[in-house]
Amino acid sequence: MLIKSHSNGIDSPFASEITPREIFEARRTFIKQMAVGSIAGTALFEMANRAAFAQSPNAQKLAAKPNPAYVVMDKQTPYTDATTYNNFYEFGTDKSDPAQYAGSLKPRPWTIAIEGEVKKPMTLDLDALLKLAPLEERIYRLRCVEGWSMVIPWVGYSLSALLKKVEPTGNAKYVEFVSLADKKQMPGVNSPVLEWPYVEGLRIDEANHPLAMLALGMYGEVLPNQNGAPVRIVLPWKYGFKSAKSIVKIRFTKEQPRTAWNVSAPQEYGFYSNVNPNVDHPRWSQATERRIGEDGLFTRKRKTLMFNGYPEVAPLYAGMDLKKFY
Ligand SMILES: Nc1nc2c(c(=O)[nH]1)N[C@H]1C(S)=C(S)[C@@H](COP(=O)(O)O)O[C@H]1N2
Ligand SMILES: [Mo]
Repeated sequence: MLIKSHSNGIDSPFASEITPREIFEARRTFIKQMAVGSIAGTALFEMANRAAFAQSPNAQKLAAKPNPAYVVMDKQTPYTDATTYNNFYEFGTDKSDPAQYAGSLKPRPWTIAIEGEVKKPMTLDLDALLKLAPLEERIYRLRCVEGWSMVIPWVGYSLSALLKKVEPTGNAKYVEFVSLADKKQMPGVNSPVLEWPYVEGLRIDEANHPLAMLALGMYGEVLPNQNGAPVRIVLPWKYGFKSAKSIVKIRFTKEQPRTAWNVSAPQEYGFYSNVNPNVDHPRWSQATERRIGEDGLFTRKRKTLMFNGYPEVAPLYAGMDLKKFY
């Protein structure tokens, strides 16, 4: 593997030493060898597949152990698509705005303040976050409420590891995630498209579900600014907007948090926002989705799966009317 390990999980950049041509050739050889049966196993194929992505030449590498329990077999979204087609309203509302303007975000130094209903409130810097639990790579689907989806290899660990560290009190029923809102770094914050800061929230048992991830990287590197550097949430069974980016505060509460999208359009965006093909958005169907990177004139849309294809979260909602709690 190209990724070496350091005590803090960070590695020096060296992807720039490899030309895209070499990567392409290597991948072709891999695929040929796969075809004649001289190399077996999805792991090797995955490696070749990943090497084919042009990553950011100067980004810090993040060594992470693939977690086979959390790997979807769908083809990964090309890195260029995942980093140029984004929602990050702090940098503008066009899909291309974050890639264009997020260069002004300074992801280091960075801290997350953890407060509210916890026995051990604390402020964690990036080094502390990187060391909090072993970094894993998990390949998750992410589906936006707008009807498109991606498949991204995230680097991070279960959010539950952080909960364990700060010890929520018995009163902690919900968790609130607050993104940075700095007009100097984020031009979109000057515009009232949403109430700033961007806030999202979960019920505590949702936050403790092992699928809920605190992500510090993707594609083997630290998060690009446009994808929510340096730390974000990734909740693969919920619409993308629940996965708050560039988080500066995590607050444990008794009451259900007000969330940015629910405040801006309550009839369209509920607190739960589980991916659900059976509950239409008031203005469009949620039954199908477009996979970014595979669109073509004749590409058929994919069927959206209940909980985005993560049925293991169903027990969290047992007995709830998911049309009412959308
Ligand atoms: N702070 C913040 N977080 C955010 C958003 C945002 O505008 N601001 N957009 C959300 C939406 S709508 C989606 S679909 C995902 C997109 O993540 P991606 O750009 O990494 O694919 O981020 C979510 N997190
Ligand atoms: Mo979204």
